[in-house]
Amino acid sequence: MKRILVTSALPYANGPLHIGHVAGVYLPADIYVRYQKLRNRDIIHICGTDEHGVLITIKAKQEHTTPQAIVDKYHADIKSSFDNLGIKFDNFSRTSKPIHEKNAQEFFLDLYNKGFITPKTEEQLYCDNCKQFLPERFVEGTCPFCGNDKARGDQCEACGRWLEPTMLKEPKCQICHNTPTLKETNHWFLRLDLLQEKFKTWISSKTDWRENVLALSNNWLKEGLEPRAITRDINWGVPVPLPEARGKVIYVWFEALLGYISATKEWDEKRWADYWLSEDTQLVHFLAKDNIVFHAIVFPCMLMAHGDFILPSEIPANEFMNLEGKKISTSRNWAVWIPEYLKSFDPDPLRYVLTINAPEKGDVDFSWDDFMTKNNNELSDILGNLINRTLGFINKYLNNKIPAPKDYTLEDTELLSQIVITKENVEKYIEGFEFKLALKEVMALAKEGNKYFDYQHPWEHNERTSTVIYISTVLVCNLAALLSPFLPFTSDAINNMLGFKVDSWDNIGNFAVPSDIDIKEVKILFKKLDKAQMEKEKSKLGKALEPETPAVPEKPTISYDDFKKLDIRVGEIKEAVPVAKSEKLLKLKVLVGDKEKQILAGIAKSYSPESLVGKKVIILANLEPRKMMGEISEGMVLAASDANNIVVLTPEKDVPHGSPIS
Ligand code: B3M
Ligand code: ZN
Repeated sequence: MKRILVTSALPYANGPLHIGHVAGVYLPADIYVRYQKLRNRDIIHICGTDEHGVLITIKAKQEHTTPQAIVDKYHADIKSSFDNLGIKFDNFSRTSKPIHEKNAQEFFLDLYNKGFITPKTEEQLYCDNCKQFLPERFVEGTCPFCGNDKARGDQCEACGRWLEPTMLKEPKCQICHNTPTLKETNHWFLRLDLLQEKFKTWISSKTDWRENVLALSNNWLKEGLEPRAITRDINWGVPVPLPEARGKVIYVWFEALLGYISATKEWDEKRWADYWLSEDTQLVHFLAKDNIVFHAIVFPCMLMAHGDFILPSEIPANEFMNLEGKKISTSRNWAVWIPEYLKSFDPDPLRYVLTINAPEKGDVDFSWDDFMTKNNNELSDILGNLINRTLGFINKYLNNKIPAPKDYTLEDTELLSQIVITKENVEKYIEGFEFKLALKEVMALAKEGNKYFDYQHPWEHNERTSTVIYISTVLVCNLAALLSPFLPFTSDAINNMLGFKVDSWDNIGNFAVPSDIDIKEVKILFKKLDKAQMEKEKSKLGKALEPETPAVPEKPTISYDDFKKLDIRVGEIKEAVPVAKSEKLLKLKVLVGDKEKQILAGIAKSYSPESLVGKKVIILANLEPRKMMGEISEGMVLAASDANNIVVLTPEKDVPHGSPIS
């Protein structure tokens, strides 16, 4: 293969990064890319935030803001977490960018014109209360395959199947918990069925892929690939590029997968084609098991239907990381959030623990006690100790100068040859996506180094001392090179103390370490952690998240009689239009019993006029009329607001307009 194209599953921009994301997807990808770059291979790492889909709109509702504000906030938050963990990309883009909308629409039309996307009218779940269709995450219910009662409308996390909302048993609207009805609507379908044979031939050639990927893919094949709806009746997403589909968006998964291509085009508008359209590119998708179906079946089918693109060569899908014996849950705040972690701890201990305990072959568990044990007994007592005693010896007894060696003994040459063996094993494991075993090899070498140091006891300051310290320094600088894909911050710190580094991956074990040069003062690489710190971290788990909206100070107390003067009623918005020259105001025609009122409402930044028509709202009906921007306003629409958004109040169940509120 001439070049490697690595993608990491695009994190949803609806919340911070947590350790499950990092262990499952981004850390293994970063180790792999760092290693390949150290071997001077032509490789790029493409990722970005996944910014559409109902998850974002639900989060926006929860935080009383707009979807754009949500994705802006969490794109920046996630990107800074990656930077602070040393997880690097050649391009970290976002699917709300115009380049992605254009790319996704062009791809959609290409498949549509080739007959791989066709329209069909079908019944979809509709909430009469919320007056909207309920695509994927707007509905939850029982999975028809495995009985999981928290299955989402697009996927069951328990058994990994891609579901349709209408497949769920006892579905419930996730906004108002109403039981939805079925309502006809037009959608466009990706005709996976037309690709069944071609896909079957292709996937059957992937005999060396991980068991979890092949099992899910072959399961699906046995059930037969079905046409799947890839348009949605929501307004946050990439608009469907067909005039007859106005008001609909492309299903988030279909367009997010194309985000990999958009982000590569954005990276380099010419060279992108060398990676995506050329057979001598190895395409590697890093993801966790809940994304297997979309990367091992849907995306290859999309690419096959298009015809110009290469198909994935490797999908090293990881399993899940649990936390303190339970599944990580963002809604229950059962998670170790990366920004929170980085307030108290360094990045490399987390990179170490999430790799040495990676969910490569099965689900694993992260516990704070185990984190402390691995940090203290492995990182600090093995690796840190070897570096500290070797370089500290030079600081203390050799005037900071690396000593020149004398004749080597068998133990010396054995330890040096162990470096080359370790390098070869690390290469074999990384090329095989077995990062846990690769890192264990490096730690085993550090352990050998400590044994050698103990056995040779240089502190006796005899004729062996200079050779033992030189050999130990050779080991230290080669460990820095071997560690650099895994623990980049530690690797850099060791090289800074030495004042030099192994000049290339291929020279590990053969690099001539200069003697007689000054090294810097050795610094402690790994702070020891204690039980109290771990208890403090555990106490945060499951705690209700601090409300992000700043509290608004209460107004002075009023009498009940004061309150009785307010005539608050239900109103139904019949018409909504913008007010000329005003960014905020909408002019509403509101039905209130047998009356119709004109009300000006400052909600234009949070609501499109069309989204308000038919909506039942709460109004103050007896407010004195007043003139604004040349228009009369005969009342007030009641709404909740915070720093960035306004949410109109609506009755929890349907009641006639004009109904009084007391
Ligand atoms: N945004 C990640 C998830 O399901 C999803 C990946 C898209 S990769 C194209 O959490
Ligand atoms: Zn509802």
